[in-house]
Amino acid sequence: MTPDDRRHMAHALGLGRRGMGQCWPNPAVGCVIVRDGRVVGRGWTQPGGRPHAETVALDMAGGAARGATAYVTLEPCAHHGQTPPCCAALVAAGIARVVAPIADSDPRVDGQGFDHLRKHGVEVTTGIGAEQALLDHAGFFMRVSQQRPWVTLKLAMTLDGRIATATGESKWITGPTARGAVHALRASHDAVMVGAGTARSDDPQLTVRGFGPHRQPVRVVVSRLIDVPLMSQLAQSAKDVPLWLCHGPEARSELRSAWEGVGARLIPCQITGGRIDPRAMLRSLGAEGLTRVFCEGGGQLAGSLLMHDLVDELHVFSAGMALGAEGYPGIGALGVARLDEAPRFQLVDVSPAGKDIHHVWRRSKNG
Ligand code: AOF
Ligand code: ZN
Repeated sequence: MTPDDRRHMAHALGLGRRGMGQCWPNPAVGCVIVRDGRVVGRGWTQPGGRPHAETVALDMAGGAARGATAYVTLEPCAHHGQTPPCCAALVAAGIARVVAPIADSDPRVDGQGFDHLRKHGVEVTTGIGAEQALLDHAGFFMRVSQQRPWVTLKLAMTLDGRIATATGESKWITGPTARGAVHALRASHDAVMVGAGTARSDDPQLTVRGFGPHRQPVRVVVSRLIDVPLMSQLAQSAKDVPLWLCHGPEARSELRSAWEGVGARLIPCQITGGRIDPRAMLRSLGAEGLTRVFCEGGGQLAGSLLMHDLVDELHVFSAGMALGAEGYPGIGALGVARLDEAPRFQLVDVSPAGKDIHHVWRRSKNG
């Protein structure tokens, strides 16, 4: 392992992240091919998940790949899909060494990519950049191990955790810089999710704006009865940008057909305690291929996800404003009676976002 290895792996990890939110159900992998200290090929998983990163980088490198080192952010695949496996493509191109941080837990790969490479005389180095790679591929791994996507929850709130006044006024609590950061977060997720209350009160578009041409995240609305107006911006744009409705069995059939008519996709969900069961709902979204879901509220959905320990990362934007106890809380009831029942998170990052503060928290490893 050399300092160059770390540098090239950091480069590959950065390239891989370009595919985040774009290539589900596949992981967003990056690849850099280096020969005699010079980068001769670069690639990342393409929109929709194909071609894979290695294919793109090998195509760019051409004959220069012979004897070169390939830095890949995940074990190269070993299965025959629409194209031959990447491990075979790397061998065929004459790659001498593969540096990859971690194995691919997809049962079709799971060490067989590394085995194939070693068997064909390719030197394999693992471990470099593993911490970052585990994080970047966390959604993909979570879907493989728990059949659900990684969940990021966004809360844009006042200092005292409110998201609207008692009369429902909510625009705007945080400033334009924070809103820009939210668009960047949307862009790095496969789907953006809100509850019916937010869909009704804000009439949001939930699209990524300001990033040029972009594969839009799926918009997911969680609504037991599908009680969102058909005149909403979400309904009106459902033919252009995917809109999925997670609903309960009691949603009226006329409503279901009307929403299908405007282009929405219906995801029937199980009800527990009178509400959509969030764990079962996420499993259904995982089954549809989503690996990273960005939840933007409202309070009830945020509370339900937190209560069921389904929030993996929290992005809180706090504004220098207070609305008091009569304001509408960003997190609904959690049923917490004792401190040791409260969901806890570890601080990952704090930064200013214009006049607001952006703080990032991740699920506490100690539970
Ligand atoms: C790689 N490089 O860039 C990606 C990989 O459905 P397929 O045939 O496209 O294969 C998807 C699987 O390939 C996916 O589940 C994961 O194991 C791996 N993804 N592998 O070598 C890549 N995206
Ligand atoms: Zn592959």
